[in-house]
Amino acid sequence: MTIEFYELVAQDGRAFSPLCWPARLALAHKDIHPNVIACRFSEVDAKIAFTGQNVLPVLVDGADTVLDAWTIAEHLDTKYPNSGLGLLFPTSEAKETARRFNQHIQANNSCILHVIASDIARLQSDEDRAVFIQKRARHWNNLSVEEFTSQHRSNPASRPAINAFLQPFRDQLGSKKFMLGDAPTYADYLVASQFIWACTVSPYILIGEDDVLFQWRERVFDLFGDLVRNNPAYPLIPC
Ligand SMILES: N[C@@H](CCC(=O)N[C@@H](CS)C(=O)NCC(=O)O)C(=O)O
Repeated sequence: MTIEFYELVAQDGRAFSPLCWPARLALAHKDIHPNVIACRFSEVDAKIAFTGQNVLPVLVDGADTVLDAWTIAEHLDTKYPNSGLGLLFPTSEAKETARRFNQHIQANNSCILHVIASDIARLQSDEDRAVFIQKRARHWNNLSVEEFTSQHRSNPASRPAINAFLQPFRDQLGSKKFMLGDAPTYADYLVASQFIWACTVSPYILIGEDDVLFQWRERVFDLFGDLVRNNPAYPLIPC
């Protein structure tokens, strides 16, 4: 049975979406190697028109078309509970932690977009860049994406905002190997995807080597052979 995964990529094929990566890592957790269908910004609408909506990721698993990264993770746990590393949500605590992270990320990760937006734009073809800028016009405050990013990078409030955004993840990790203990779960993939997003496109440094998240991030990037490190953007920009 064919499993197809539609994900967002830049002009050179690098996968950078913080919403596609959790699903990609969730598939790897299940030892599922999908047929990946790369979509650039200007291709998204046409390539996934069959889904009746216009955002990625999309998973087509036999007769099931699954939308939304979180729903994809739930689908994988229901359909493939014992595959690969087992459940993505092995306990109710793991699911609640992941849900809390997911809500926090969706509500607050624009603090990262603010400092990397011009880098995302720079990696797109002219056509893709126009779609990126137009679809996210509500963010830019009538500035060019370069002016917008430059203002945020020089704003003294940006660094504390990013630190505050990352704090719940540090608190949850503590001295554990992964967010919920000795093995990775979906909560790890959600957070790691925030870093993959930034590191794949931008030299903006999010954390230092002394940050508790630093070694954890290396640990997640080491999972699944070279899935993260095989991304065309690798070696990821230190972030
Ligand atoms: N609720 C969806 C949101 C997905 C979403 O917003 N995806 C963005 C990528 S980061 C997208 O597909 N954008 C396409 C576009 O802007 O053309 C999920 O969590 O999977």
